[in-house]
Amino acid sequence: MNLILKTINGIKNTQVPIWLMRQAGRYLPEYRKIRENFPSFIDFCLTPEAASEVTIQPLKRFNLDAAIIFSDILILPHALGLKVDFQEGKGPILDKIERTKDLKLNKKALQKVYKAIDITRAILEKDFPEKALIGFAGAPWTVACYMIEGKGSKDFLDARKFCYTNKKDFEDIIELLIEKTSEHLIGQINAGVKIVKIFDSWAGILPPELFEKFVIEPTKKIVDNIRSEYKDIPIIGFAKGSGSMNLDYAKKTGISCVAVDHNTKISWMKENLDEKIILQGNLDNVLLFSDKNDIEMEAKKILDTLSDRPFIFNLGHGVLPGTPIENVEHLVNVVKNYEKCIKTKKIK
Ligand code: 1CP
Repeated sequence: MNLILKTINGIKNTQVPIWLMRQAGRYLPEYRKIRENFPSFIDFCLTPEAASEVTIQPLKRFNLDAAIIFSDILILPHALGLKVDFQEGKGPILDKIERTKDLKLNKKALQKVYKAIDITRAILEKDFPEKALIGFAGAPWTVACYMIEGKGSKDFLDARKFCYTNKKDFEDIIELLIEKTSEHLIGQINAGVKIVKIFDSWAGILPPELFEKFVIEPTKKIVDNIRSEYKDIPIIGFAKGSGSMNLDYAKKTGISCVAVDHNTKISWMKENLDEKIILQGNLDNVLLFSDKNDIEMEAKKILDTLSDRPFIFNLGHGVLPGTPIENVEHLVNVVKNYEKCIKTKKIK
């Protein structure tokens, strides 16, 4: 079994696995080269050979333990019939919705994602047998934010107003997204991913009661739906910006692993969370613009804190465009060379 799968299954070992959110992306010249061929980002994501190729790119450079399938959380709104357009420098622009009535799932679009997974799985088995493939989707709250707001935003004010003022329509949208997201994640598992991750990037803008209703409950339903077909599949949850609510999120949703952002103290998560729920995180992605010594020092603080329990190293958010490649490489090497042997004695 590969290192990340062992770890996420709670098996203690002497090495800490590492992968990075947005490990495939614009900071890599080989990514930018393929990206140039696709004026439309959605077309890029839905071209299985291209998606597979960029999924593998970071594994060719760095000693990472997993690949994450190249796709986007906004592929689901696209598959539901909304026009989704990524404009240079502006982020995504979508058709806005107010109800679920006209949404109909076009399974053909999602099958392109499954095809990309199938191709990637075959390449990994042959060339990188030790690496796991991760699938993902956006969580209902975060995807609803984009679908209602019609674009990216710092505060999703329109989506938040809508959730207070159009309660019934909003709940219908969330219910539909629970169902379709569950199907999409199960589709990815059928196609060969070994772990799935649910990205709730805007979870942190909700107050506690709504967080419970629109982050925790929908995530729990998705986890239950997946587990009714795949009892043992590891599920990572990422409720970005949720601070102290992260604990309830980790405990109540049934996820196997909680991805912690860099605004949350990971030592506090450790103190308050049973070892059965695996922690992942949480180096500040912006620190990768700093110098190697600082990166090493901060990475080691995290490793020292977490290395006596199963733990997956990652950033608190995705690798940013312009991140120096040599710093990413350095980080991966620091984690890979970290002498967990000191801690091995503690491992029973
Ligand atoms: O080439 C480009 O210009 C596009 C940049 C880009 C990339 C590389 C986008 C547009 N999406 C992606 C890929 C992507 N998106 C992955 C691939 C796998 C990997 O991590 O390597 C994943 C997991 C996502 C998930 C995603 N998309 C999230 C959740 C995670 C997060 O970053 O918080 C979100 C919020 C999106 C929406 C999105 N897609 C792209 C952009 C620019 C945005 C954000 C828009 C905004 O600011 O609101």
